[in-house]
Parts: sequence; C-alpha cells; structure tokens
Amino acid sequence: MRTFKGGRSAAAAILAATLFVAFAGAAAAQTTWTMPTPYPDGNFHTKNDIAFIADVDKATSGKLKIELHSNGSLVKHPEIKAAVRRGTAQIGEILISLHANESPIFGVDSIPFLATGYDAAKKLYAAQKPFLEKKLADEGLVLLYSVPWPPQGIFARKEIKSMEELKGLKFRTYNPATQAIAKEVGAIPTQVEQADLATAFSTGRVEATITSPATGVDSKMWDFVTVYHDTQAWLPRNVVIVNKAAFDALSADEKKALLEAAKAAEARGWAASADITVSATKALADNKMTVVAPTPELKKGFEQVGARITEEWVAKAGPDGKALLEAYRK
Ligand code: PCA
Repeated sequence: MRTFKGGRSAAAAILAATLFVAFAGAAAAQTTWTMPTPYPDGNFHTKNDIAFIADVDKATSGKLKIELHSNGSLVKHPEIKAAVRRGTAQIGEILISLHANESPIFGVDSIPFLATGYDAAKKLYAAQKPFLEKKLADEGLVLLYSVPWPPQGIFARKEIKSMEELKGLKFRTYNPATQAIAKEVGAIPTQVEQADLATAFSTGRVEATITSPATGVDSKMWDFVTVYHDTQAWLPRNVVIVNKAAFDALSADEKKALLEAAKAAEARGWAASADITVSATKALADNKMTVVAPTPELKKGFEQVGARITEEWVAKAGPDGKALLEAYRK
C-alpha cells in the first residue's frame, strides 16, 4: 500500500514537474501587454486597434498578446499617456492634441483650417512626425501609428450662422485648441471626454460642441442636438504609443511583427476614416439631423479665430514649430 502510494505520488510529482516546466517555458515565451484606449468598441479607431492586435497575434504565433481596454474603462483618457510612460500599461491610444499644453508640437493637427482634408492632413502628419517622434522619445515612448478623425464640424441645437452666435453657449471641448476656440468666441468651455459626451448633453452640462460626424454617431448626437455644420475645420489624430522599455524587451521577430502590423493599421485607419466621414455624415441626416454647410459668415468668422490661434501657436512653438510649418508648406 505504502509502496503503491509512494509510487503514485512520485509519478504525480514527476508529471507535475514536467507540466510546471512546460508552462513556465510557455509563460516565459509569451508576453502580454495591456492597452488602454479612450473610445468605444464600435468606433472606427477601436475597430482598427482590434484588427492590429489580431495581426500582431497572428504574426507572432500568439507570443505577443495585447489586451484591449476600450472607452477609458481601465485608464481614463487624460491618464493614458502617463500610464504608458510608467509602463503600468505597455501600449495605449490617445488623441495626441489632448496633450498640447505639454508641447505645442502635440497640438499642430488641431489648428483650425491649417489642414482641412485628408491629403493636407497626411502632409501635416509627415511634417510633424520627426518632431513628434522626438518629443515622444524624450518621454520614453515609441510612436506606432497615427490615424485622423474625420474633419471637424459644429453640433448645436439650432443653426449657428456666425461665430458670435456661439457666445454664452455651454460648449463641450476635448483639447486645448477647442478650449481656445470657445474662449475666443465667448462660449463657456467644459472639457468632456467622448465616453462622457452623451451624459454631458443629456444632463444639460453642455449644449454645443465641435467634433467629427464619427463621434456624432458614436454618441447618438441626434438625441441632443438638431444641426450639424459641416465646417471641415481640421482633422485631429489619435496616436498609438508603446513604452520604449517594453518595446526593447521584445525579440527582433516580435519587433518586426509589431511594426509591420502598425504600418498596416495606419494605412487601414486612414482609409476607414475617409469612409466614415461619408457614412457617418449620412447617418446624421438619416437620424433626422439637419446637415448644413457653414454660412459664408460663419466660415469667415471661424477662419479669423483660426488665424488668431495659428499666431498663438507659432509664438509658443518656437524654432521647431517654425521648421514644422515650413516642412508642411513646402
Ligand atoms: N472625436 C473625439 C476627438 C475628435 C473627434 O472627432 C472627441 O470628440 O472627443
């Protein structure tokens, strides 16, 4: 009995040890990254991230797993960049212009009317990229890919025919540039993340905003406002960033897989953004919103505000900003 028992436990011990070694081996060979992102699952940026994660999984045969936490569920948007810097999250997505107060370089994509279509936005990204990568590298971050939102328009309860009509409105902002616009026109700025946008409108905390038709659809803006002004003022971009130490810890093959998937995600994301501009604008109309082109007066007033914001940006951004704009305008 004793012998039998002893033999059994020895065999079990050997089996357990074998399994332990096998699992430990697998665990050592597999890396899991945490990826907080700000926008909801149905959003085109998030869908693009999900496809990116699947590509990475496939190209590394499951060795690099990325766990997505969308809609600010794990880390709130304003904290995502810091979380990736610290390495509490290895990878994350942010609207880069949210951080324009840290460096004007981060905010160049949100200067009104500097780049208003996809071709111009692409050119601006190319001009910004070396400066952006350097700023991020200073913070221990690697840029993986960057995708624009559709061009930005004004959502309001009635048609706004001039910038003066925004005066006194409770105006939802999402970055320093939209705060600056609100201040310029005498609106009352309130910073609200997209994740909280519907609540902010439904409770009356805000009554107008500038954002994309994509966000308009994500947040079902037709429940709160009636008019979308297709001003096409700028295309703000999201970036997906990685903690440099986490990146450096990958094998050469994994790095290659990650960078290739990122390249594909960037191309796919730009194409999706352009498609969404059309389909989401249509969806606003289908949901009984009035979609209008800006009146000449609104456009002129908005452009004047844009010109003042451009001047302020140039004054703040120094030699790097000047070089960036020269590269863009070349
Ligand atoms: N949607 C995001 C940022 C820009 C956009 O189109 C938002 O409204 O928060």
